[in-house]
Amino acid sequence: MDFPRLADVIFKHNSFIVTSHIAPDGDAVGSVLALTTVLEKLGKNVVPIINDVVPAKYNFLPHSEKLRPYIPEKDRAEVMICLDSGDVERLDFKKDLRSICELIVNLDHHKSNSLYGDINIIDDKSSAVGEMVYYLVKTLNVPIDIDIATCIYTAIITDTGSIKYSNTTPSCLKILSEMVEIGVRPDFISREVFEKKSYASILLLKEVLGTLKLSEGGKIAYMELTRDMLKKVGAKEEDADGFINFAREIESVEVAVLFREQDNLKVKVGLRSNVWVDVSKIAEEFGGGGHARAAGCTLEGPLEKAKNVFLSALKEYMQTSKRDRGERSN
Ligand SMILES: [Mn+2]
Repeated sequence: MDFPRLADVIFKHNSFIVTSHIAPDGDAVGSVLALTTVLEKLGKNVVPIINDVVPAKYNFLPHSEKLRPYIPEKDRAEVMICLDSGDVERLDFKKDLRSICELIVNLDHHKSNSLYGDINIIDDKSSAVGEMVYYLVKTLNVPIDIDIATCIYTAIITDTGSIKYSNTTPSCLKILSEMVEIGVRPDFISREVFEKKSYASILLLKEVLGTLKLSEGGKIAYMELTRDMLKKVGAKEEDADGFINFAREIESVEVAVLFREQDNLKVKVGLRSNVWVDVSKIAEEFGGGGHARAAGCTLEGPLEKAKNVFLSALKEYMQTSKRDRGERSN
């Protein structure tokens, strides 16, 4: 990875926007805050921007109060560093990034990345962008303090599902270990990121689990989240984070799907797989993307139509990839 070149860019410039994708997760927020703190330590002007609501559970991250959406009349920088975002749309600046900055750096681990930067550093072997930020910080030779360590640790445990997913590697375990040596408390972060839930979130879980269905002999499990459910229990969409895993955990299941009805008659589709289905491929068929085991896309509503369209495409895709897999192993 070309971190020496990126380090040169960082040393040579003074003003930066550090940003990440909408519907931000722990990797997005943690990576943005870690890199922001590092750049500030180097004496740079840095504005950390996320163009969406940041879930309150990330408020414990050091300097999270600095995060804000883009302000058109105010924000300009020499360099914009985009983290964990496979395409420009997911950054949601609603204008050409060129009118905001001179140089775009695209640092990401999604293999579906559209290479929208002037400098593109993409590594789909990295567990999280937080891991890439770690190696960048090492290249920059900035000492990692507890604030930076907390952010990097959170980024990695989020994207590895608390070191449970197949993207867990010796490299990310070494980094986590170093962060714990610096003073990060795994129990504290685990409670903040994975456990603490609002009461409304648990009520919402009841509603969503009530829609659980199996298909294809139990290989597919799918559920839905409607606007009415959110209203009924007074929950926010972010309260459904992680629900899809209940479907994925069923023993027979290979692919779990969560259909989330949006305000604008669109339907977001979250996807997880366990062993052999590359869900990023099926997400790409619908203009989305992601990773082999976790991906997503958006379909036109209404919900019933989106479900039918998507599930029949998924079934067909699974039959085809099963054939391919059989051919490869023969
Ligand atoms: Mn990520």
